Amino acid sequence: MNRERLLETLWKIEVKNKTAVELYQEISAACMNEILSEKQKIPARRAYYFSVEYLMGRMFFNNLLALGILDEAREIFARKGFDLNTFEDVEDAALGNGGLGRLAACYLDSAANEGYPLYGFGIRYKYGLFRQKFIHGEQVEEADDWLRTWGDPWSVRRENEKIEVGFSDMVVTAVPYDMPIYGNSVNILRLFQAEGSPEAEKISEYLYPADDTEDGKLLRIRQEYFFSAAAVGQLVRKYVKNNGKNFGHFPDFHVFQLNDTHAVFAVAEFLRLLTKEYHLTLPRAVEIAKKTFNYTNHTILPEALECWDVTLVEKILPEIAHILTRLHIFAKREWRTCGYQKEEIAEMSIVCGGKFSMANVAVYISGHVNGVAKIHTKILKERLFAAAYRHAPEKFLNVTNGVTQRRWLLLCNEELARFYDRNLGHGWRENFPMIEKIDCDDPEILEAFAKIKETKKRQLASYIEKREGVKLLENAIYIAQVKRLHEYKRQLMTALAILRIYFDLKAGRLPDFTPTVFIFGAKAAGSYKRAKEIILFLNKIAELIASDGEVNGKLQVVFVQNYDVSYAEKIVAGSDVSLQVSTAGFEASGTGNMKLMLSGAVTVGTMDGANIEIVEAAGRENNYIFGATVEEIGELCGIYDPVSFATRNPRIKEVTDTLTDGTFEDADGKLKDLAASLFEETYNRADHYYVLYDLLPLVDALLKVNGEYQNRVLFTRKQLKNATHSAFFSSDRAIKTYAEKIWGI
Ligand code: 26V
Repeated sequence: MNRERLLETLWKIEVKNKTAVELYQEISAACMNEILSEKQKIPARRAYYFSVEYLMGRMFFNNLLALGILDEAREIFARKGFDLNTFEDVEDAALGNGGLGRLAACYLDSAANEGYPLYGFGIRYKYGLFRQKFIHGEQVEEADDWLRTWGDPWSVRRENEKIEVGFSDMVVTAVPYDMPIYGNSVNILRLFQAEGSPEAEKISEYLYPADDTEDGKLLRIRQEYFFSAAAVGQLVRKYVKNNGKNFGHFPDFHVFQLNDTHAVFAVAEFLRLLTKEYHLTLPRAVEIAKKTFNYTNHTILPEALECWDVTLVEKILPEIAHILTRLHIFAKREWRTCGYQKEEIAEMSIVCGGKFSMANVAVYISGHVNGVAKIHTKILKERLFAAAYRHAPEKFLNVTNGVTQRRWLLLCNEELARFYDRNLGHGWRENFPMIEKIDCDDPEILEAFAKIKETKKRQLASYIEKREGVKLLENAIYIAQVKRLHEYKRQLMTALAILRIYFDLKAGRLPDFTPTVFIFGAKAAGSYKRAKEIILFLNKIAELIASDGEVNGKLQVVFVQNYDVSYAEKIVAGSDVSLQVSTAGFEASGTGNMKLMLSGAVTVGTMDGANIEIVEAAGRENNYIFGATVEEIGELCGIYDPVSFATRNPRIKEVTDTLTDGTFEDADGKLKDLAASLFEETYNRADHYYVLYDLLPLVDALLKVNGEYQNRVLFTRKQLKNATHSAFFSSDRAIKTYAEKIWGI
């Protein structure tokens, strides 16, 4: 990369009479020219990441930072009278839903930065994750036409690298769009767009189309096969062109990482190609596949573990159904020969109950299977994949997630980055664990850090005011719960805890209460009714409190609209406290917890996912752990009765009553349904996620924070301890582990 040349090109860009969009395109194009002109040695062996989600967020600032020209570019255009911050209006590339997709983006960033050849494959959705608005407190979804205004100057359409993907009823053209990922190596994220006919185009139209109907399921299967087959097809053909048909060396050049089960059709397509087109025997093809594929599990929720009806797959992909069925028989024979128990074979079976278990395919074929936090991996070994683990323990390993400090510190909290520069020199930018050297007991350092937090809070407040029209309380504690909306994440429990505090405040039981703002951000999947009801409930609580003169100077709730990567960048930097309150055993890892930690938020959380490792790193005494552990939850199973539990606890009952007693207007029974989720058996047992069980411990933890916050030195020290012990949660560390322990690149 020729930095001087690029800066010169930027200098020459004329600003006058151009729209922001034109300038955005022009500046981006100049950078892309430099990036694409990079000559590089591409190592023979590469890793390929298969994911249906990539939550890249805004690429502009990230790429300019990676190119090392962000500050100069700002300066150059400022002199020309144009503020680059205008591009904060550029839509996020939101081709993902949550942590899984953002993790993929962080890993691409870290791999490029660490110089590992990691290439991503995915789908170029026409519409990203929906845009969210609230109307009368209810979530309304709008299509996210992310390409409409600003276009996509960071990708290149590769017309001559198209590939056809066949279904029984149509042939679809997969057109690659390559997005270079710039760092110490220049890697590529290749997203396929489906073309050929209106029917074909539907395949890459929406992310996660609802799969509650047969058509919906078929579309999901098409999506998953579409990009997996396009990727595998290209790699296999290229291999044959360069190396001939001796597939014995294929794993020397390729290692595949399946990001959850969404790309498991890649396994089937690989076997199909090798057996049908290149005439290998199935055992030989399986042998090669076993050396090529690896699988990361990201959830243990049964409803999220994909199983596809054999008949549905047969309908549109008969050869794929056939090869998976053969694989099923083949694996069973192998297990029997090795003396596996009948029950074990049933548990590991590829076909079960007329469905293909995509996770079981992945576990069988993968050389390595990993979880994403210590406790999650333990659960995989002991519960979800116990039989497979017993017979092949060497296959299983943990790689705790990480997040890129370039986006989640350098970009979103420049002030903190400069604080590290001042105290450590610039070395920490290349050697992140150095931040641990900061002296958390030095009063001057503590004061400087506290000032930065104040600045970031003010910036957040003014951003929220601009976006939501809500003025946040000043001199208040900012507590954030930002993540997908899901029952297991227990935003409902936080809502009830807030009501508890509200009632206690009104009754004068909390005379020394420090003003507190709860900030929520979350999208609920379009078809997930209960998640939407929780949003509504929180918005009603926000309204109730805001309109109550007795408390609205002390307590505030704001649920921001359209929470996305760019919003997250503001919230993680400007929050004091990070709420991570999932039911123990349910959050595989969490990565928002890490992003908030990087900016020094303390965690109020359960012993779940990566929270455990976070408090191990930053000190339990510097965080606020509460609630039932995995073991306790296990013991409660079958005994816990939320109805009698609440009846025995008036402090619980008083708040749950608000769901049904008319405190809130509820003509259509949405809040009543939330009460039902707690007290009655619905699609889950009553209070399946132990919301009521952990409610009062959460209130206590929040009140403890509230009290301790008043000791500014003590609390700032806790925050700084968190910030400076966050280096382990860098995705640079995580990607190194993948590279060394799984990929061998
Ligand atoms: C996704 C969905 C989407 C539609 C509504 C229902 C539902 C339920 C579960 C899921 C989970 C999909 C997998 C996933 O995103 N897992 C997340 O992966 C992160 C990265 O490893 C991890 O930090 C989070 O704990 C985990 O939930």
